[in-house]
Amino acid sequence: MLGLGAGGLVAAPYAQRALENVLGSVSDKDPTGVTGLLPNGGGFRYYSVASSVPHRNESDYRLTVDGLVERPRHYGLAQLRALPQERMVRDVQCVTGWRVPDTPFEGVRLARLLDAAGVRDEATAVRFTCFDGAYSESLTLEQARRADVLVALRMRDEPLSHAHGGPARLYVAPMYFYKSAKWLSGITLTREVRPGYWEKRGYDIDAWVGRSNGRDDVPTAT
Ligand SMILES: Nc1nc2c(c(=O)[nH]1)N[C@H]1C(S)=C(S)[C@@H](COP(=O)(O)O)O[C@H]1N2
Ligand SMILES: [Mo]
Repeated sequence: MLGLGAGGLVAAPYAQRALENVLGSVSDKDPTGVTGLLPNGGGFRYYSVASSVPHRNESDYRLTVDGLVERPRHYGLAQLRALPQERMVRDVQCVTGWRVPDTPFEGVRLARLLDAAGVRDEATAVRFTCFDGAYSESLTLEQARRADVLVALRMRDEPLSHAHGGPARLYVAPMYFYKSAKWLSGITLTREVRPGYWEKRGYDIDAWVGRSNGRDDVPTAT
């Protein structure tokens, strides 16, 4: 049932129709999979490797920080919003080629959540899991501590929509967009990098824009 597209969505045809129904008229198809491009989507394609994703809101969204930490934490949306928010405007680059210029993201620095949990010495990497039940991602601890890596609550100066991974997604500014895991629910400190969903399917683990995956795109961050 799952095929392998280049960073795209792959699912059964019924899932494609369901997605199109949700997103409205679809004006483009990604050659690598089943995607929807909204007429007013600003150039974004909506990707999900899961055929349906539950909605989480104020009352039932939880983000867990656990693994090799001194103090495992659970955050609700209000708690995340109460922390200092960073806003960044960078281009978004998908490894399949599409790019969206100057896209604002806003949220909590991942480094802040790591510090609050107290990362233990044995940890060298971070694993990210999602409430779609399917996707995962990874970063080294050094990458995860960068100032341009956020748990984003807002995109394009609006609350993150469900289609874009709301209510919270990872945002890794300097890397291809597959790193920016949508519907983020878990942050786990690990002894070693555990390759994420697309990384197990051949994409580079260190996904720097312009310096990985055999591509030479202009970097999205320095
Ligand atoms: N949970 C989850 N996160 C995901 C994906 C996914 O399928 N599931 N796709 C990734 C890929 S390949 C891209 S290009 C972006 C797409 O984000 P968008 O749907 O907001 O455009 O999300 C990334 N994060
Ligand atoms: Mo992608």
